Amino acid sequence: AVVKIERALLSVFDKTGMVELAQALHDGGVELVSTGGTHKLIAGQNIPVREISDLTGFPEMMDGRVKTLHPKVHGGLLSVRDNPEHQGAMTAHAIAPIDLVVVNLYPFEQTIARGAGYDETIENIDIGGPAMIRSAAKNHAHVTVVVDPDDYPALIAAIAETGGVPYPMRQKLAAKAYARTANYDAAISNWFATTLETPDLGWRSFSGRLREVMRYGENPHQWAGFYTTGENRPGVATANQVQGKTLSYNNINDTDAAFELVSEFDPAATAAVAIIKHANPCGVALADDLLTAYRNALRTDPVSAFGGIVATNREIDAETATEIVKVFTEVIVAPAATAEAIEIIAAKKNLRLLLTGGLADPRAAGLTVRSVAGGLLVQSRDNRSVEDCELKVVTQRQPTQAELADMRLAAKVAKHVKSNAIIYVKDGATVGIGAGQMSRVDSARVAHRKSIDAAEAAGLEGALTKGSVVASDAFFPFADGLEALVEAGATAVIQPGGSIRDDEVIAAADAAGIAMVFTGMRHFRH
Ligand code: 93A
Repeated sequence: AVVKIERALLSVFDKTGMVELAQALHDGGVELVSTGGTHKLIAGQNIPVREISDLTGFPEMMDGRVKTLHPKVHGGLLSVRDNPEHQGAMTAHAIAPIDLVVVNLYPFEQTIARGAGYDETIENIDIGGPAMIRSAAKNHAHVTVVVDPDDYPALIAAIAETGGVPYPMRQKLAAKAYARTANYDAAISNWFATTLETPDLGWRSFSGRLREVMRYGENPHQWAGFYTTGENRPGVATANQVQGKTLSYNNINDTDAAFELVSEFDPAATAAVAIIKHANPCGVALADDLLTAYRNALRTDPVSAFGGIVATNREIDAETATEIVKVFTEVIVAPAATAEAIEIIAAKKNLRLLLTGGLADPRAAGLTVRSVAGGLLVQSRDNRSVEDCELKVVTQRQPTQAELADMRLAAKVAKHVKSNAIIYVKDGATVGIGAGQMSRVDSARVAHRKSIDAAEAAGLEGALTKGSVVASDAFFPFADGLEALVEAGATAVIQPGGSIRDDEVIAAADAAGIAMVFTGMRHFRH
């Protein structure tokens, strides 16, 4: 059933496409009614349009806080057209039907993104707009609601063809309208949760906006979509894809892990490179220059790096780009890249290049969300690191300065590795990473064994882990885990401590003559 559109209410903050729409509606014989700024724009183009105050009989008042909140508006939107009682009320109170509402809201999300103050933020909470959207959407059996300028062309086409909008389209537009108001209120709720002096995370809504439906999810038989939450900070969700194939679900997940990891390292102090596979690093290195950092990161596990994701904390230069493209790589993510580097990467058509314009803030507050059957698990981000810890040496042997620097790197990497995580580091680069094992001893051994292969690939004897330091994401429940590290050739260990058998573990370290440091901070990642 097409409902002929005779009267439209236009009230938009974002005026994109409004003149064209108003003209098309007017040409189609639709009466236009509009609020202050929108009215001014349309009337300025000599398109006939009524003022909202003319319809309500009330002036827009209180700085515009009350302009459309009136029974003549909401009655016109909500009345059921074939309900005699509703029709009686409309006649009795001289309410005219409104068949189309075009609204977009005060830019609350943009206002908080640019860091506006409290009062200005509050003023940007739109009340009348969402009210109209929700009224019109509820009554989509009779009324059309449009909240996005992208939908104007289809609206114009439908009206040109039939004089109205077909029901399935009205229904879809209503669904989109509620998604928009839900999203809007979630943004307000989230802002409150982070702005209150004593944040109460219990009162907080989540919402995302579907940016893209992906070809599939983690596996080809799974549906997947990429939702953005509107947080405007550097990261994978706000990155600019310069080239390459469309990002898959797994690409986005892995790229995010890579980028969050390199963001731990201040680019003014050091270049950092991380190579990621299946959300776990298979190589991380720091150096004075990016090229050396990349080479050293790659050395950890060159076999796994095939088809991996490379993240850097500095602008990619031509030399580093040349080296990266030698290995089959799925994604490169970086704050920036030189024109020359972009050109070098362009030779690999499929290789995705994402430029973020900056680094993620590892200290930023925020939430992580995952689903469980029938619910969501929500926690604050793990936004702390070894830098926040007072390190306590618990062994007879003190670590050297060089060992301490490597321990800090290992501890930061451990935070980004699936538990149980064991990270061997030597001279500013990982030399063995044990991830995702159910036993800590196995993580220690897996990394050691892999480092023997890596040494062979690099034309070296023995294991890369010889003479390295080690970080563990959590304490050692027994001495056997520590003994496995000693076997691999470790000289110093950094771990949270806190096991009831810490004494046994410390004794094993002393017996082996290695240094051990407690951080007091666990970094599980499941
Ligand atoms: O301050 S409001 O919440 N009170 C209202 O009654 C109202 N009606 C529409 N904001 C209201 N609007 C919003 O004004 C619309 O959602 C739109 O974003 C904006 C359009 O104002 P103008 O046409 O004056 O530019």
